[in-house]
This record gives sequence, C-alpha cells and structure tokens, in this order.
Amino acid sequence: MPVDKSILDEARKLLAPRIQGASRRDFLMRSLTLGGVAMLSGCNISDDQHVDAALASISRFNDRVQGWLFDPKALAPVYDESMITRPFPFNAFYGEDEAPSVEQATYRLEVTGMVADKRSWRLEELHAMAQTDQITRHICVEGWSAIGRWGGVRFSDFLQRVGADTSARFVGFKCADDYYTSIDMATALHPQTLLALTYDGQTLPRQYGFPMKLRMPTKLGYKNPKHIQAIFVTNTYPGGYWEDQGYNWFGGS
Ligand SMILES: Nc1nc2c(c(=O)[nH]1)N[C@H]1C(S)=C(S)[C@@H](COP(=O)(O)O)O[C@H]1N2
Ligand SMILES: [Mo]
Repeated sequence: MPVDKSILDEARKLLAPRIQGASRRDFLMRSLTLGGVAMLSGCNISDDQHVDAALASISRFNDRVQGWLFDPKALAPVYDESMITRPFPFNAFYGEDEAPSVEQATYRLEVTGMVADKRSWRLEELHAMAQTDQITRHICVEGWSAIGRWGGVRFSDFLQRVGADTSARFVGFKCADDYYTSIDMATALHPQTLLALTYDGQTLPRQYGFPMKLRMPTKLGYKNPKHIQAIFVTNTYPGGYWEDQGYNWFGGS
C-alpha cells in the first residue's frame, strides 16, 4: 500500500529523538520503509508483537505531539474554481457500486455523548442552518490528491447548536457503511471543518457520502467520514476503521 512520502518523512522526524541505541533505531527505521510503514498503512510487516507495540506507542506519541502542534487558526489552502479535479476520485474500503444508499425521508442524524441536546436531526434542519462553501484539496495516503468544492454547515456552529461540551477530547462518527472515525476537539472547532451537504453546488452524491460527510482540509482523506449517521462527543478514545489497523490517529496538520 503506497504511503505519501511526506508522511513517512514526518514519521521519521518525530521518531528520531525518541529512539536510543543505533541498532534499535536502524531496525525501526528499516521497518518504517518496508511495505509502506506499518503504523501508517495498517499493513502487517512483522508478526513480532514487540515491534507492533513499539510502533503503536510511537504513533500515540505522535498524536499527542501533533495535537500540541496543531494551530487552531492556521488555514489550509483554498483554490480557484478552475482547479477543481473532474471527475473527483472515489475511494472507500469497497468499490464505488457498493456505496450505501441512504433514504432522505427516513434519515435521522443521531447526536449523543457530551452534548446538552441529544435529539436526532432531519436533513432539512441542517439545510436550514447557515451554509458556507470552500474549495480545498483532499489528500489520500494511497497516493492521490484532488481538489473539490464542498458546502454545508460549519461544524463549530453545529457543535454549538447542540450544546457540545467543547472541553471534551474527541468527536466520534459512525457511518452507514460501517466505517467509523474520530477527531480531536481542536480540529472539530477549526473554521474550515464543515458538515458537508453538497459537492460542487449539488446535493452530495451517493458515492461521495450522501447524506453528509465531515470535510476537513487539515486532515488526510481517511479522517473525513462519509455517510455519517451518528456523531458523539466523548473523552473515551473512539479510534477508527483504519486507525484501529495502524493508521496514525491524528492524521493531519
Ligand atoms: N463512510 C466512509 N467514509 C470514508 C471512507 C469509507 O470507506 N467509508 N474512506 C475514506 C478514505 S480512505 C478516503 S480517501 C475518502 C474518499 O472520499 P471520496 O470518495 O469523496 O474521494 O473517504 C474517507 N471516508
Ligand atoms: Mo484515503
């Protein structure tokens, strides 16, 4: 599984000061280049449980460092309309034909955990909130990136509306296709984090995440959940579909 070179470099930089002793360092460095980084790709390069544990703890260490380094005001680049990638690529853990079809009429967004207002939302209610749109770049660790235009509700507005406890650590997402992921609260509140309802001015198409996806230009593709069915605010680490297989949890800048 190919991994973005910059992610690999980043991983090495964060790793270097932590490892003592040349042979251990060489070993870990070598394992980081094999088959596209066990801790980032989820590919099993060794069945040595100690290696896995070491890599997992380094990845968790990276999550903390990245959390400290995250600048809540720094904005990801935005692009001109002429730079939009057409057609926009599809990706999921299955083929495009298998993307779930969610029924608008019966759809309800579940909101639970550390929020004052736990009622479910209908799509119309989300469309009734202030809408914004942005043209940003989506970067997938499988080795592609593409520019797209997403519109919807600023996620910080939504969190405020449901009375989320913004001192909580995580926001978790459950999707209609059994995908799940979670993000840090600082990113949830970032001004470019959108609860996206549209793509390129149209209703979000089925394969790109209907009825809604969370769009974060500050995070890698796998952190952007499509087909969201439930959102929860929590202090208990929720993990994620790829994260639980070794992808770095923070997954962004
Ligand atoms: N529900 C769901 N969301 C998902 C995924 C998925 O398989 N299921 N894949 C993730 C990955 S790895 C990528 S790169 C993007 C792809 O989004 P796109 O199809 O809009 O390009 O969705 C992310 N969100
Ligand atoms: Mo991805």
